[in-house]
Amino acid sequence: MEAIFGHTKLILELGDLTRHRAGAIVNAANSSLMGGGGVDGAIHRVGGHAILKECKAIISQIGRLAPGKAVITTGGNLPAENVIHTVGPVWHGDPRQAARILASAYRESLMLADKMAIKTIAFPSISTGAYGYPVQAAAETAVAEVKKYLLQETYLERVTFVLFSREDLKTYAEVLEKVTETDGDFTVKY
Ligand code: AR6
Repeated sequence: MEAIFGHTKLILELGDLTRHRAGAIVNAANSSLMGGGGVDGAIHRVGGHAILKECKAIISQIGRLAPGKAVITTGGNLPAENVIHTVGPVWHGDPRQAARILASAYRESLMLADKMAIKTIAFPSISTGAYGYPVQAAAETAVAEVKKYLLQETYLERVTFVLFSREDLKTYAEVLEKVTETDGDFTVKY
């Protein structure tokens, strides 16, 4: 499924982010940036040691990456040119605080891409794996934040959510459909 916000395409697809070709893919990392499981583990495994080396250099400067912030490394052996590492919220306690951090993780990643003149970026469903954020709520925040960002001035030409299961894809598609229906944006389905 695909929609257009401003002049930027927003695409939802099923797939493996480590196989995605783009100016940057976004890693759902943790504050240590030392790798982990899920999409983070896959990115480091496929991308190779160059990414970890750059992450270590960043951490030696900043200490840790706070939730909602984003940094960039090269893509190593990945088809993507760069990796933007961000940290989503762990789902516990305060849902509004979690939503604020999740929105920030998307926004900071998009801002960093723009700053680096990157034109195409792809996200996983941040926080909805090990961090336990309910997919429906995460999709609502993710789509709303990306939409809000794309309706401002941006160099981005394509933003893709690469979802890892059909169920997640369906949830994101329903959320995107609702957003485009209510706003009358141009939507294509395939
Ligand atoms: N491509 C696309 N999506 C994927 C892939 C992939 N190759 N692999 C997993 N997903 P998670 P989080 C999906 O747990 O919840 C790590 O250990 C997955 O199905 O990767 O933000 C980090 O080091 C889910 O839908 O990230 C952190 O400690 C989504 O990616 C912690 O997990 C996010 O799941 C971050 O947890």
